[in-house]
This record gives sequence, C-alpha cells and structure tokens, in this order.
Amino acid sequence: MNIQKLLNIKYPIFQGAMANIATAEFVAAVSNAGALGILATGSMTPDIAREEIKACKEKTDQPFGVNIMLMNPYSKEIIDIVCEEGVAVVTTGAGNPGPYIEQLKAHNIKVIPVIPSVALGKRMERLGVDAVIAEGGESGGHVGETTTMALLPQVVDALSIPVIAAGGIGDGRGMLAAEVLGASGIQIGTSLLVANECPIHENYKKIVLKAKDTDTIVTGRQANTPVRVYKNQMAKQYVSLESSLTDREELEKLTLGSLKKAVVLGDIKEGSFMIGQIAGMIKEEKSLQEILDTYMKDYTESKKKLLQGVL
Ligand code: TUI
Repeated sequence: MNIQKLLNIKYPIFQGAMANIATAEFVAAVSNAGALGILATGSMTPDIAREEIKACKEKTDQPFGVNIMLMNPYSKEIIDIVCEEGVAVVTTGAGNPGPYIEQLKAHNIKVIPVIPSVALGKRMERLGVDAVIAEGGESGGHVGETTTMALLPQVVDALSIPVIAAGGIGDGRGMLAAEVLGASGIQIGTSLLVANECPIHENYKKIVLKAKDTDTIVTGRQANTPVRVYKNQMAKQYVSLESSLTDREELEKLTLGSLKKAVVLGDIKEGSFMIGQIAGMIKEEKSLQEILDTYMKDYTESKKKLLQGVL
C-alpha cells in the first residue's frame, strides 16, 4: 500500500468521517497516531466547521482531512471555508462533488471522493481528483448497494488513480485482502468507535462490543437515503413503517435527532447507532494507537505468512 507518499502520512489508513463523532480532538488524535484523521462536517454549520478546522490545526502538526457530506445544506459554504483555511485533503460523501472539484484543486487541496460505483469513479477521475475511496455497503452510516469485495476490484480495474478501500475492513487480514484487490490504502470507522479517545456515549461503545455479524440493518432504502445502523427497536420500527407509510413526515419525526440521541445520550432504544458489519469482530476498548498499530502488525504478519505459504 502506498497512499502514504501522496499524503505524507505514516500509515495507509484513513479514519472514516463519522458525523457528530469525528470532531477536532478525535481527528487530531488519529493524525497524531499516524493515520489520516478526517473532520466530519456533515452536521456542522459553516461557523462551527471553521472553528473545528482551526482547532485541528492547533492540536496536530500532521496532515488531516475535512469531509464534506454533500447532503449537508451548508456544503458549499464549508467548501469555501476549507479553501480559505488551506487544509491538505478533502474527502466527500453522500453525493457527487463534481461542481466543487475545480475550486478545491485551484487551492492545491487533494480531493478524494467516496464513490459507491464504477460510473461515479470514472466521472471523478475525468474531473481530476487525486484518488477515490471505494466504499462498500458493509459500512456504517450512509451506504451504497455494492459490497466492498465486488466494488473494489471493479473500480481498481476501471481507474488509473489510487483507490482506498472502505467498508467491512475489521482487521489486518481485511487490510491485506483490500491490498490484494488493488487498494492503495484503507478507510476504517467502526473499529475506531471503541477507541478510548472516541467521544461517544459508553452505551454506543457497548453496542459495538456486543454486536454480532447480523446485528445491523439498512434504513431509508425507500427514500433513497440508505443508512446502516445497529438493529435496535427504532431501526426495526423505521424499516417496517417505510414499506407501509407513504407519509415521509411521520418517518422524519421518528428519526429526528436520532443520531445525537445515540452519540450524546446513548439512548439504546431510540438512537440511530451507525455501525458497520464488522462490529462483530470488535471485542475490546483500546487506545487509538493500539488499534492502528494492531491493524498494521496483523497486516504485515498476514502478508508474510501468505508469501511463505503458511496461510
Ligand atoms: O457519507 C457517508 N456516510 C455517512 S454520511 C452520514 S451523516 C447522515 N446522517 C443522517 C442521515 C444520512 C447521513 C453518515 N454516514 N459515506 C460515504 C458515501 N457516499 N457512501 C455512499 C456515498 C455516495 C452515494 C451516492 C457517494 C456518492 C453518491 O453519488 C450519487 C450521485 O449523485 O451520483
């Protein structure tokens, strides 16, 4: 894996931009531990995004990224701020960043969109992005349909720029598998939720620690906003109402503020706990440094074993 050279980072690992969680303190801690911390601006206003970018700069001298969640109504203003503040890397998600790429590139910012399909990847490459993040539907949060195992090699074959793999990468073996499929790096989110430094409610961490492989569900498919979450009472109710309820407002009421209910209040019944399908692999709380070092160590050991024919 070799994305480190392009971005001047120690490990070929990006931290997924988790809304309401990946704020300055956490992002800087990730960057200080050797990966690429990425500020999640998905639920931020422009003023808060600027403050958080400034705070990241104060807390780390390492490169960090800013994620623009394109469903955020303030995304255009936040892109202006990112250009003014001169961040190193911008990732985008939940939409097509086409209209903003020229502006970001003119400010010397590395642009790395999340793509759920080969078609969007090709369009992004034509518009001059530096790399893409091919994210499979195993991820937590807003997801595409195709799995990482199917999406990644197809994107790698269709594009000439580096491809970062995201979705379903729960340890060093997954990291090696992504490399075999042609990835230049990986992005992880769910594994970092149980980091000591991760600023979420204890109940959120407990959910990740006790989750099994089958404990997630995708809500919002009917409304074209598919979001993978922990399968609690609220998620099951949402999915069953989706197929019968045509009243979008009723559904909105059900989910209003549910992400904050999870992250801040740890409301097990009514919170929207965004977690990926690898949650079942996560067994203990550790420091960020330990989590990242373990990924790298297991990746290196698995690679050695594979090359020696031991695996
Ligand atoms: O963005 C994410 N994951 C997210 S954002 C988020 S915040 C949120 N909160 C409440 C409701 C909804 C979202 C939580 N998780 N991942 C990156 C990602 N981007 N996954 C899939 C996509 C994507 C989908 C369609 C990217 C581009 C796209 O383009 C469609 C088009 O216009 O061609």
